[in-house]
Amino acid sequence: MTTICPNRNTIACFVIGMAGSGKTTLVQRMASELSKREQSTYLINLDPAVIQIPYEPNVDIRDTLNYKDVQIEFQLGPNGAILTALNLFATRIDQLVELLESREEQVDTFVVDTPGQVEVFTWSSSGSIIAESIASSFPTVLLYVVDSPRATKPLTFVSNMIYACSIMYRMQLPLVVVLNKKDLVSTEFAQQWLSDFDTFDEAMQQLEGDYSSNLARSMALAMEEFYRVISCCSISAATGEGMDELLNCVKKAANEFSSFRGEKNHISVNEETASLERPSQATTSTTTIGASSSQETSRQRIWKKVNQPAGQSEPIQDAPLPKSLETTSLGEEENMLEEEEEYQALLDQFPTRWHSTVE
Ligand SMILES: Nc1nc2c(ncn2[C@@H]2O[C@H](COP(=O)(O)OP(=O)(O)O)[C@@H](O)[C@H]2O)c(=O)[nH]1
Ligand SMILES: [Mg+2]
Repeated sequence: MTTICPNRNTIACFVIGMAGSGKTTLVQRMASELSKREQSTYLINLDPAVIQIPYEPNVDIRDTLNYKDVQIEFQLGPNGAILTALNLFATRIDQLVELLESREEQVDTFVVDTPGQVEVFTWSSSGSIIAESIASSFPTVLLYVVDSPRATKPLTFVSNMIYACSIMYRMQLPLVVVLNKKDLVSTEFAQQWLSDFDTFDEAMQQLEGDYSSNLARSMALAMEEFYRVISCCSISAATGEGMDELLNCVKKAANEFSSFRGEKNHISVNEETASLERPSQATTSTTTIGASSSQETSRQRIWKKVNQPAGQSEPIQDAPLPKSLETTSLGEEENMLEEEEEYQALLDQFPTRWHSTVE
């Protein structure tokens, strides 16, 4: 899906994260903090199952779709009904985009609240369609909210980051990791884990159970590239602490939006092509952790680190590269075609049955 975003000043923020991480509280906090700075917000609630929200949404999916009706009509469980409601809403996304465009002059930031079912953004089409449509008109940023008190264990933390990573690459939008609930727990541990693999490794070594710690270690290493392109900030949505930093991160990410999108394909193709060239034995046999050879690709470096025994910080021998890292996957265009077909299939499935009453 090719997108050209005109140079618009209004930013769109998608607030995404696990249930209970504080997304809704953050949407409310952003509205009040931006209002203090004399900036106007336009709030969109995309959670069809929420009962009460502490802010007045300008657009509410619940006005368009009754989640209970969807559940009964399609004989679904609660999660299935939420996903289906979002799919149905996505078929009317053009109306929402038109509406947002008509509000552009009066609004500084569109803030989108989403359900805790992150699969809406990880594999279901609706998240992509909604975010992609809005991003085709406005610079768009993803705020991935982390429930910090629940992410203090390395395994929980890294699985949260895997979700964030897969959302960012699927949406191809800049992402800010928001470590929330700073008032309940110090978020220093997460800041350190994100910036320095060794501190994460130390935490992993304290864990019992070889399989899970090795798995988390491998995953954290594979995530290093992701950590480099995201920004991160610690806040308390409840008290408002850290909001200055968050708003700065959002502004910066929105400025990076065009280059992030434009260069994304270019970078991934180059990286994949480079990974075909295996480093020579002479170079790799003296490679030190943390001081990588310029001939190595990041993926090869990570693979070697994963193969290194825990705690080792000396030079290591070249580890054999698995086949999967030796082959390229230049299937971007195919994926785009598939996405368009998926979108069309979705539209065909629900032709005119649901009439949006957006606004
Ligand atoms: N102490 C504290 N509680 C918070 C914070 N942010 C959210 N909460 C609480 O966490 C719970 C879930 O928040 P909510 O915004 O509904 O999460 P959502 O499911 O991600 O939308 C609520 O009880 C909030 O009051 C925070 O920064 N600090
Ligand atoms: Mg919520």
